[in-house]
Amino acid sequence: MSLRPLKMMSENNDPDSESDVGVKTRPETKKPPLYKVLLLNDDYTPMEFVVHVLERFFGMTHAQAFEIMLTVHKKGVAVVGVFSHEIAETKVGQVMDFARRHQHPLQCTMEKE
Ligand code: TYC
Repeated sequence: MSLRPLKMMSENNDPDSESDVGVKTRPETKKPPLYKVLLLNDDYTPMEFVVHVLERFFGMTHAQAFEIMLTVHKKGVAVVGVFSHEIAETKVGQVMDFARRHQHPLQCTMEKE
């Protein structure tokens, strides 16, 4: 991953410098991996229930939620959000739990972006 060798501290000839201690010559660019949360279509979960799920767990307005619900209904699947691994896992768990408690077969999954 290293693009060029890092300068050795012994190569620093500036007497006033602090020998590079704590001095970053390159910005760190470690981005955490992101995960798409997907909602899947089925033939039984009521449309209003899906709209409610999207409002409740994904902070969508009613209009946004209705639009995404229709996309899933027509296309079979849609990305409903992109999150860190921990947040994505929590969202999937919340949706699956809520659907099960209401005895709907709604499926929600996550995949690495
Ligand atoms: N296809 C369902 C119906 O006709 C509605 C639905 C939409 C179900 C989106 C799941 O993720 C879903 N009642």
